[in-house]
Amino acid sequence: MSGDGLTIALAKGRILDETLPLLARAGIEPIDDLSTSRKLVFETNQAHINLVLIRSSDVPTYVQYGAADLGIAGKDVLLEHGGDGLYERVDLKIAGCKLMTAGFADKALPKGRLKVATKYPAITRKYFVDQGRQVEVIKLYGSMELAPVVGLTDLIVDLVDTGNTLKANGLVPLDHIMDISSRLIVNRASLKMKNQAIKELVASIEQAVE
Ligand code: PRT
Ligand code: MG
Repeated sequence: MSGDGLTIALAKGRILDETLPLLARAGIEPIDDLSTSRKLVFETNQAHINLVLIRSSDVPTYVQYGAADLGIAGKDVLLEHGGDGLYERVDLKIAGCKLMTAGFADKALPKGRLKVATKYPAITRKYFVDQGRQVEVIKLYGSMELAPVVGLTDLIVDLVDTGNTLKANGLVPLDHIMDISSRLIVNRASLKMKNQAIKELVASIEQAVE
């Protein structure tokens, strides 16, 4: 955004619950209540810092194009989006989970091409290619667990926390692809043009993580 102000893009949903206490520890508090307001742009107690509240998967796009100077999103979302125009600066160690393959415990997988349902086609393709496995990736937007149950795919690739969602659908976690947590990202041009303000903000957020 223009001027000397900083705009931070925050993801609605589960990451927000852990982001707000972290920002508060870094000295940044929205003036209005984010959970009850229908606004999308929020002023904070720091006159030069605004927050915008958007969908998790839109956070990297806002930061990439400089519509927000900084953003907070899951590593899953960042990897799937790709890193053009942005830097990952801080592992916030919040909203932790694992990206895993999952399927039926007692069912042999086909020898040839595997069918895999996921919200993360880019990560999934890379993972199976690296394993030397042929894969047909089917992109879904939600309820991945249903895909093997109804015979749409052999496996899913999804985030797992407690494992309860898989269990409730008769599935088990299989291979661990990577650990996931939320990250603070910065627009490349902002980092140059607003270096001092961003350096201070990153430092106070790093301190709040400790
Ligand atoms: O719906 P929209 O696209 O707007 O956003 P979203 O659904 O991606 O947002 P939201 O609020 O679900 O938050 C997503 C971010 O939180 C992810 O990008 C992760 O970085 C992080 N996160 C951490 C998780 C989980 N843990 C998690 N367990 N996101 C989703 N889950 C889901 C998982 O997909 C599965 O359906 O929870 C279920 C599994 O949980 P357990 O505990 O049953 O294993
Ligand atoms: Mg969701």
